[in-house]
Amino acid sequence: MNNAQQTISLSANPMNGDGRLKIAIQKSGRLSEKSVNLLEKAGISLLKSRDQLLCRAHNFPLDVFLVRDDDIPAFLTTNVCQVGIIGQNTLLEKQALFPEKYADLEQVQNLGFGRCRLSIATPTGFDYSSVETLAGKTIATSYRGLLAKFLAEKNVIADIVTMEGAVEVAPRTHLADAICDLVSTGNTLVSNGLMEQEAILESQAVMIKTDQMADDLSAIYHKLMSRIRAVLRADNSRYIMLNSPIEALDAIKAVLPGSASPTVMPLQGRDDMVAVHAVCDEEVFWTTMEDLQNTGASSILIMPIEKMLD
Ligand code: PRT
Ligand code: ZN
Repeated sequence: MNNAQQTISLSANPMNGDGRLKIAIQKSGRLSEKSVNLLEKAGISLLKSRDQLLCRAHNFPLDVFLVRDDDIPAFLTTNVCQVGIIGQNTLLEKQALFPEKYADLEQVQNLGFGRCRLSIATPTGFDYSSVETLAGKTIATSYRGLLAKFLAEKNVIADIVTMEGAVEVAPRTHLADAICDLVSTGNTLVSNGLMEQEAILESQAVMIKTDQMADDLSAIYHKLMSRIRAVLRADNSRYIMLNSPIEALDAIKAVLPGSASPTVMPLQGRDDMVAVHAVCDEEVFWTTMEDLQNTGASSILIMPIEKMLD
C-alpha cells in the first residue's frame, strides 16, 4: 500500500467525509476495463493499484472502489460510495428482489457499453409459441427477481430454479425445461443447443447514484457527470468536412446525419463551391458517405472527436 492509499478514509458517512467523491466499479469482469477507460477519458488519472479495493485519482477528488458488480448497490445504500457503474440487469434484479432496500438508487446515465439482453431460451425442439408455453414448466436462471416479475405480468405460473452459474447446461441435465440468462452474441446458447425466444430486458452499463449526497460531494458529482457526458457525446459524434456545390447545399445538409447547423465557408478561387464542416451526433456509415457523394459532395472527410464541451 502506498502513501496515497493510506490516506483514504473508509468512513461510511459522507457527511463526515474527506471531501472526495467515492465511486464503485467492477473490479474484474466484463465492465471493469471500460469503466476505468471512461474515467480516464474524462481526464481522471488513477493510481494503478488494481489488485486493491481502492484506487485514488490524483488529479480529481475521486476515490474508486474496485468490487464485485453484485456488491455495488450495497456500497451505495450504505453510503460508502455515492456513485457506481453497473449493468442495468444487476441493478434491476436487486431492485426486483429487495425493492425497499434499493429503490432509491437512481440510474443517471446510460454508458453505451456492456450491452446484453436477459432472454428466455429453450432447447431446440421445444415447441415455443409464446411465454404462455412456459406455464407449468421449470425455468433455470440467476435472475429470479426479474423473471418472476415478467412471468407475473404475463400471468404465467412456472417454477423458477435459481442457479449462480452455468445456467445454459440446465436443460441438458434435466434440471429445467428452459432458461433465462444474459445473451450478447448468442454463441453460448447455440453451442448448448438452445434457441433464444424472448428478451425480457435490454441492458447496458449505467451510472447510478445515491440520493444521499452532501453538498460538497454533489458539486464534484456534477463536474464528473459533465465530463462523462462530454466523453460519451464525443465518442458518439464525428466531425465531417466536405466540399459542396452551392446549388446542392440544401440537399447535402438534409443527408448529414444528426447535424442541425453546419458551418459553411467559401472555397478560395471557387464561386460555385463551398466547404461544409459539421459535427454529427451519430455514427457515419459508408452508405451515408455514398449518399453525400451522390448528392454532389466531394473530398469527404470523417474524423473522430477527442473532446467536446458545450
Ligand atoms: O465477479 P463479478 O461478480 O464482479 O462479475 P460477474 O461474473 O457477475 O459478471 P461479468 O463480468 O460476467 O458481467 C458483468 C456484466 O456484464 C453483466 O452483469 C452484464 O451487465 C454485462 N454483460 C454483457 C454480460 C454479457 N454481456 C454476457 N454475455 N454478462 C454476462 N454475459 C454472459 C452470459 O451470462 C452468458 O454466460 O456471457 C454468456 C453469453 O454470451 P454470448 O456472447 O455467448 O451470448
Ligand atoms: Zn457478479
